[in-house]
Amino acid sequence: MHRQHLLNALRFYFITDDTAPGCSPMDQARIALQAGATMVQYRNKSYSDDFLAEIILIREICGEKDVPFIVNDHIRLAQRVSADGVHLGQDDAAPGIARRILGEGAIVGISVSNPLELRSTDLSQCDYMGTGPVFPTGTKADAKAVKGLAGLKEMVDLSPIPVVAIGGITADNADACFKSGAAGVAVISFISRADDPFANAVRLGKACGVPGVL
Ligand code: 3NM
Repeated sequence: MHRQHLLNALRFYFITDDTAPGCSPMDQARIALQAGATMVQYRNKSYSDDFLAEIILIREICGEKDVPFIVNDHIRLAQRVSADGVHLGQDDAAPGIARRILGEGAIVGISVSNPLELRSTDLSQCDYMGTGPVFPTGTKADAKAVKGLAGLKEMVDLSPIPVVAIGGITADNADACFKSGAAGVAVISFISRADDPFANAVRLGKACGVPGVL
């Protein structure tokens, strides 16, 4: 993917929440896209093929808006639903495997929490890294230590590829992440668990400086 195209896509990165009480992943994705989300990741830690219809529908609404659609963890699932790419954790298959399976044009992202992990990760096959948690989060049970804006900036300075800030991101702290050098912000609960998901998504879209509500 062309670098500027990728940087634009990383800016407002929404990740679906399979356990949000009031809003399904499909509705979350629809709302985020309406508010200008530039990338959508399907994340479901208890994925089974019962969710295949859901993932295909989300893939389709992203396609309609020309917004890249990424699958969390599962390279073969990403391939099966013709996703634009995959997001890998440190415990998933190596980025080179994803690249070989999904091809040169695919987006391969990886979670890298700290400088130690950064040194041991093959970034040559990755298009971006997600780093966090920048702020406290209740969404990821096994999140690492909160790194704050200084920790985010340290990762940006060390990273040869664009960095997306994740963990506790809101419309009020997104700008500080951009000022610390993040190419984008990745968000779950600020939208998925909001009293008014659309209102929060619009606020976040404004903080990300993406084109207005469609
Ligand atoms: N990864 P919320 S933090 C999925 O630190 C995820 O790598 C993290 O959810 C990391 O926007 C996180 O609700 C959860 O805080 C982000």
